[in-house]
Amino acid sequence: MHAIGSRANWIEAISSIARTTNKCHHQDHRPVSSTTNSDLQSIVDHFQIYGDYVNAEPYGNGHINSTYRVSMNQGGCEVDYILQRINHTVFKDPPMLQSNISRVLEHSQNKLRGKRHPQATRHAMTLITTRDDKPYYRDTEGDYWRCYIFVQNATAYDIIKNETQAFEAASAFGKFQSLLTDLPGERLHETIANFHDTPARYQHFQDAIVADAKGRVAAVSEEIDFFEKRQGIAGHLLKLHREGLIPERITHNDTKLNNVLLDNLTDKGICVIDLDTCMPGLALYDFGDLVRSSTSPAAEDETDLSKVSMQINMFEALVRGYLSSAGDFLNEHELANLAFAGKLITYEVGLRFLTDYLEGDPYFKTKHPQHNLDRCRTQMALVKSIETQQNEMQDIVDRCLRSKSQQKNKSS
Ligand code: ADP
Ligand code: GN1
Ligand code: MG
Repeated sequence: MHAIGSRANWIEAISSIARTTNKCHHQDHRPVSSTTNSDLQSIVDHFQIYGDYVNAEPYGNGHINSTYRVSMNQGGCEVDYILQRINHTVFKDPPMLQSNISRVLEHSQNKLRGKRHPQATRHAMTLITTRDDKPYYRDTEGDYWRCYIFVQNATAYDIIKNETQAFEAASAFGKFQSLLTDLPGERLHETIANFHDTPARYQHFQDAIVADAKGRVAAVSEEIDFFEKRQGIAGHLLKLHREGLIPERITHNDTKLNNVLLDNLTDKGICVIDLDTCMPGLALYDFGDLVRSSTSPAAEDETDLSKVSMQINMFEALVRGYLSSAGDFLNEHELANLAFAGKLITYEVGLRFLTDYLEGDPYFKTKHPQHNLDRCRTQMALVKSIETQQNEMQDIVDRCLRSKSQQKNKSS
């Protein structure tokens, strides 16, 4: 956000990620399988985890960190943990990042415990500290590790299955924002400066075109045109923020569907995860990323673009879910831009995938050379699908807001 760091700082931060990742062997694109079980066992020994080490396996589909599920035998019972190597080419200051996460989780768990929630450790993650009581461990290679209790019987879905999941995911992220409205203490650190500054992302994209580091520009002129034609939308939310119409809040900033765990039996929203970018931001980018990641029946890297679409029933479920938990604190300008936010962040993430492709994939983990381009194309298809349904989406928001205010009037 503009209030936070200058555009120049942000561009320098992002360019430096690209520089380090292009040159340096220490970039975090090592396959998760390259870390052996005995390496992992010795990392685990540094955390306050007790019992006998059973095994560790790569886990989940995140694009950034290296995640493992670790099993320990504790008195005859197997207990699991999540162990993560923090990608420190993306997150430059892991101790600062971990200090944010510790504060956010302590606050969330205190609130749950205050209400005597019977499963506080299933509804907010629990960070396991090291034997010397730090929220991370730094190994001899300079890598940073963290460990959480594994939340059982819940799933991080890559593709939305039904409207209940959409409602629950949106409601869980709204509740997460709501829990943090009274986080005590100083402002959270910005773990990646100006993360959702879409105009700065656009500038970075233009720089990547000029540099054409991998000679990929010529073959993607259609994709480049797509983003250039729509440049006008990039600054809309930041402009409203600069004008004082939409406020800075503590937001998650990476609210894609697979960053919330839903209960395996009921699909209830259980636990918001992936807190690396939890920092000051705009609530609308969080809602927007739900639209981006939870309305299409296709995977983010689907190559059959005819499968990509913004399903309006899923959008309605997201609006209802989000309003059920965040509706009371959002202001009129935020509410008025719910329908727009999905288009903006889908544009932004598509732009980021294309930029990464042009630069030779230094940022997102990829499985093959076209991967970022495939991902970019699904985002383009989704933006187009949203564009054809913008009026319907706005009608749904208006209808949901009317019914919420009628309910409020009835109960008062
Ligand atoms: P990344 O930043 O790389 O996206 P995440 O923090 O999202 O990493 O973790 C990757 C995946 O690991 C998640 O999508 C989820 O499947 C799983 N995961 C993360 N934390 C937990 C947890 N505490 N309990 C169970 N599964 C988890
Ligand atoms: C990354 O970490 P993960 O996989 O949950 C990225 C998001 C993108 C998303 C696209 C820190 O999320 O910003 O929207 O990929 N996270 C970071 O799938 O850059
Ligand atoms: Mg994730």
